[in-house]
Amino acid sequence: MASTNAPIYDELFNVLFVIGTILFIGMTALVIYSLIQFRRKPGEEGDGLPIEDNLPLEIFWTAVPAVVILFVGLYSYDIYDRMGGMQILSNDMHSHHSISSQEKVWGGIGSSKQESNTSRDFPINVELTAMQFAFLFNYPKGEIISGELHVPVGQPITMRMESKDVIHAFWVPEFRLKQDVIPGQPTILNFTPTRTGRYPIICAELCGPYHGGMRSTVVVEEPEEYDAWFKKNSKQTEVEL
Ligand SMILES: [Cu+2]
Repeated sequence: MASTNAPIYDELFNVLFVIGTILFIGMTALVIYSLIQFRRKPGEEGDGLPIEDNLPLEIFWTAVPAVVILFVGLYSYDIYDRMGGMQILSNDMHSHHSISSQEKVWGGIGSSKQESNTSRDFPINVELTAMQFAFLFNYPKGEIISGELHVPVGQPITMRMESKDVIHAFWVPEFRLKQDVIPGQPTILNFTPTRTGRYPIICAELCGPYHGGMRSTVVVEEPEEYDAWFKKNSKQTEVEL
């Protein structure tokens, strides 16, 4: 769990896992019980009871899955909403010049609950370009282009993503974040890393023969380390952070 998004996502996983476990144990127990209880006894030669239907039982086994699936559906929607996925992002949220006023931007997973309380430029804007078979990260403010994503811990990041060729997907398992990267249709991903370290970035959309090698790394650093990296790689001599 290395982003603010991860606990929300893991909550959904845990609930689904508990439901699945209960169903599995219940059904397995019922099968084992029936195998023992209803087996042919010695001396029993006739056919079984000619049972045709059982309305209460049929209502029961239709209603239980219906309720469970309805709950899972509503709950998943709620989790997706809490992750910011249902938000339609207005363009003025993203001040960078390359986003024109006509451009529709959607899919803002992670965009909820992000507030800044420091003087730094927030959120940190990164532009991701995906292509066969690499991810490129552009930091417009420092004119940096990097093959690795560097981010400071505990600070919100807004990443605008677009593909040059086919559909790719930006996936960071430790962040519990995955979002398609589409040609001609920018998508936005917002996240706040919560733990320093190096985590794999994986393309999660079959995009060609070297799809399996389309990987990168996100480096989550202490803010000072990030600032040092940013200054070192920035093309401008003076960068205001
Ligand atoms: Cu790809």
